[in-house]
Amino acid sequence: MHYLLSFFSIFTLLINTNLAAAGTIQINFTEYDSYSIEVAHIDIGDTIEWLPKSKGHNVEFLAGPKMDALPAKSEIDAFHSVVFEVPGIYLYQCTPHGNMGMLGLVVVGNDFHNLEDIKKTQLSRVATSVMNRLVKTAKLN
Ligand SMILES: [Cu+2]
Repeated sequence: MHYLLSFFSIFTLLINTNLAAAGTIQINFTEYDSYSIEVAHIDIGDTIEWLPKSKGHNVEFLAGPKMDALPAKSEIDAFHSVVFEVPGIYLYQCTPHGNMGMLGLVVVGNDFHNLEDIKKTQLSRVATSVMNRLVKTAKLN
């Protein structure tokens, strides 16, 4: 009986550890044509959920560690959820407001190996300026 209890204790511990390991971050669209979190640092396997708290925005990935397999683009005003399994940096924009600098960065697993590819993304002058600021912020964390 004692062994059986120990087995179940360890089993329960493992399950709880697993649940704690996979996190979820929520990012809102704001009324100021921006994302509430512009630079998100997450672990491999974590989820980001974008909530349409303000009208007229979406999520469109421009660059990532696997350029031929970027996460899906969302509809305007739609809830969006992405699980990030591949480490590296991801750059996304709001399709209508990307030129104005409505951008976001996701850093998965603290991995910056594709930073130079991200920096080569063709953007408007304003958006390039915003991206450079976000990259600086990302490196500080
Ligand atoms: Cu927008």
